[in-house]
Amino acid sequence: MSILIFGHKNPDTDSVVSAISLSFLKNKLGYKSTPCILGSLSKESSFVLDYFQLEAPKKIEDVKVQIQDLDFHKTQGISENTSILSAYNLMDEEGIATLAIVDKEKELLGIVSIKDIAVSLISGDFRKLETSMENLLSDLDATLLSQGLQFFKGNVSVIDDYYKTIRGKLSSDDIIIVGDRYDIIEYAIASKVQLIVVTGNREIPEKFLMQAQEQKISMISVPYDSLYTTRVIDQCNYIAKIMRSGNIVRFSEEEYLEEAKEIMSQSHYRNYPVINRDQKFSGFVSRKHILNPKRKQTILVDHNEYAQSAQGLEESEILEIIDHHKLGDISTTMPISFRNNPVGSTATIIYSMFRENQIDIPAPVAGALLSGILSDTLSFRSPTTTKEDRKAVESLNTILNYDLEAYAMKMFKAGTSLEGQGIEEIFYKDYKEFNLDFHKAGISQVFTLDIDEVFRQKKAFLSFIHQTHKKENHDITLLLVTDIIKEGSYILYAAKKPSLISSAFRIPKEQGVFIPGVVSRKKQVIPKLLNAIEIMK
Ligand SMILES: [Mn+2]
Repeated sequence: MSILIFGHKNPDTDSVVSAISLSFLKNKLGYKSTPCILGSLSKESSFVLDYFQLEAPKKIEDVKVQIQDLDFHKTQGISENTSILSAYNLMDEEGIATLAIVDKEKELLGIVSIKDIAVSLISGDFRKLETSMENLLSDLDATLLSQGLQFFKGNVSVIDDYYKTIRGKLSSDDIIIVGDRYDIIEYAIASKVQLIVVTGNREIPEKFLMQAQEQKISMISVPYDSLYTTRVIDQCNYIAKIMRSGNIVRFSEEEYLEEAKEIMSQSHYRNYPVINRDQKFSGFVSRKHILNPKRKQTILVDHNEYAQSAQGLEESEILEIIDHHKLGDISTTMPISFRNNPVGSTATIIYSMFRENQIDIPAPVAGALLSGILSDTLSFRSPTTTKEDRKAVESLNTILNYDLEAYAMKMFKAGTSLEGQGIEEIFYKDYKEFNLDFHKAGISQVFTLDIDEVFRQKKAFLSFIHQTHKKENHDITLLLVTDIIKEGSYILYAAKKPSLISSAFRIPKEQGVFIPGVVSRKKQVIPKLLNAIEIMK
């Protein structure tokens, strides 16, 4: 089973590239791992993966134990035309008590257990036979004497009467078992029975064989006497005749163990068929398989808290955690490798792991790691930036030789692009209403580096803001366009008293002015507005 490596929910670039590059490293070190993602790729992460032509991590919802994680009995089904006897022999050889009957597409038609076979042989209708020539030849060790029908469905009888007694009693519904009684054989041929089974490997005169062939009547010779033949011929019936096909309790491979256990506890079967993703039969699961379930193996990167992690994490076997956040609440029953360094990004730690293990970093992985570091440290602007982050980027860039600032800007721009979004959509992305000392205010904040895109539509934005302002009867309606790299916001607004805005932020009474240092609506914009309102009273 492959180890699942993933970052936190609402994945950011550091989470994504850490999962990808750590998986690469682990696989180089001889493990089998798969990079995963909880949720969707952000615009920024998509940009990075496209840029370095890296495959997106596998999307997973949870890491709960599923039927597919269990060591259940993988087996193929048998065709519905298999005989009961060969089904039984197969069970005997494989030491199993249940078989699945499948169609040509391997879809489940029914199941049959040893018990079903026993019941059918004791209380089934042994006078009826439905089977193929192929089954009869193999199950009765028979020799073909005359070829007529290939498939039979009729009434079986052993003819031990005087020939005159059966006059008028044989028809094309009949399958007869008979010894070397030529008068009966001749009469059976004339009556166009479906099949004549000659017991004891008796020699049949050429004349009757010719007659049978002419009339296209099937005739076989078996080495057994009538008693044995009669017993075995019942077991030549198609297995489909006795299989159970309705109300079969079955599990899909994706089914959670927890739910399967519940269902098993409410039913009494020994074996439950398992169906794969393509609706094909894949094997049987029984109670013994769920006693010691194989758990999914996981490695967490860029987080160490249950709330940020995959659902069912406690059902998985956590092998390792690599993170740069404060300690969270995850606990394990076994000692694990836990690496938590106070650096700017998880990618920085993973870079060190490549070095420690002396594994070469190919250019796309170097690009991914570098992007993770630049993203988490806002290209070294964040106060969380450390010397290690800078050193890692410097070293990674010897592989890539990029203009780092230009690349970071491209990445941030792609990540905060507003392309394809309408004015209303952008305005209401992160919009909140406030009551500021009896002043009704609506404040929208959008983070982007695509300032040009906003300013190209400045008129349209302003007219939307004015409309909203009027419609909602606001005192103040603001749109803050925040540039995290320049660390400030551009402001577009409508206000009953425009001087309130210019005095609050100490800016000229124009639209689209940049206010340096103002990035937080809660901690900066609201207090400044309140302050101005107070002064202007
Ligand atoms: Mn991070």
